[in-house]
Amino acid sequence: SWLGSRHCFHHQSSSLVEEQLDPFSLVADEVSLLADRLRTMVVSEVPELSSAAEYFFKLGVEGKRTCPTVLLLIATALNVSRPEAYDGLGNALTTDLRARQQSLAEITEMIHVASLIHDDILDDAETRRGIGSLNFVMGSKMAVLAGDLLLSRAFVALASLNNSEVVSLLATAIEHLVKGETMQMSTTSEQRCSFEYYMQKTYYKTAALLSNSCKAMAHLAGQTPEVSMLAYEYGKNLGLAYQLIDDILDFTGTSSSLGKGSLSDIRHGIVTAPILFALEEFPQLRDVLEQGFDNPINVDIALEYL
Ligand code: GRG
Repeated sequence: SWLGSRHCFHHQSSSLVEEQLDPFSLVADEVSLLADRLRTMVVSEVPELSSAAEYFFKLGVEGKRTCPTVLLLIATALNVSRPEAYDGLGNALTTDLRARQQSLAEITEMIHVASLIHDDILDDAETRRGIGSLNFVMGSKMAVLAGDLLLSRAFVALASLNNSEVVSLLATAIEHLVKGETMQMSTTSEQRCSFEYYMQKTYYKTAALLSNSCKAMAHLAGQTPEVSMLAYEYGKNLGLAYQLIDDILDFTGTSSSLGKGSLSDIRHGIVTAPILFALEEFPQLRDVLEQGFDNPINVDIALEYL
């Protein structure tokens, strides 16, 4: 709520009052246009491909839209104090700056959705965003191809931003998504039970796309390297916090509050920070972790690495 409150000094009453402002309302109109724009960006001459790629860009299955909302908000903040009339590559920062930032928010959402689609294939997941996953509904082959189309269209849109630094940031983010997913598949107990490994994996898997896109927003706004770095840190910390909370909820939430089975990480043999820390307090977790899963966890090693 601190994000949404402004402290104003009222001269008449000489008192500090708090005026509530919903920050999301600042970008709500732009976010509401997102799904329509994304559908037009994945049109293909091959109708099966279009309908697979636009599967998550329809009313009711658009997700929480955290990424584009945060990106448009940080872009708003960055534009207030942009120091130069030109970006680092000599492109004029004309009045189309906001349109370019909207495009970057769309691009980021396309990459995010591509990663969700491919993630569901890897995990054999049957549901996503409250409906059948794309692999479940259209088959894994179609889901692979739909993700590929999303990525390639994202890069067509990136190219038209005419800023090679921004292209490079988003390409790096994709590489990090792939690295995070690969790290999650590790089978050595030493890696899976180390907190540092968890944080590195979590950065790649969840925070890298947001942090690199926040930095790219700063580049589009022609911000200084110092401010770009702050935008990057903001995205990184928000992404890490998001995943930590998600992992705590997986551990503490009930199936009805989560909309999916709780303890799904343990079920899949994935060790998260909350599980590592809970091990010390609840020794009975040892049995749960050591038995009955495809990917059992060596608890002695977990405790050693804590
Ligand atoms: C194809 C780009 C690409 C990557 C391949 C599969 C893979 C490598 C990476 C998967 C990474 C992944 C699924 C990370 C989880 C990120 C995350 C925060 C998901 C949940 O986001 P929410 O809760 O979902 O914002 P909604 O549905 O609201 O958008």
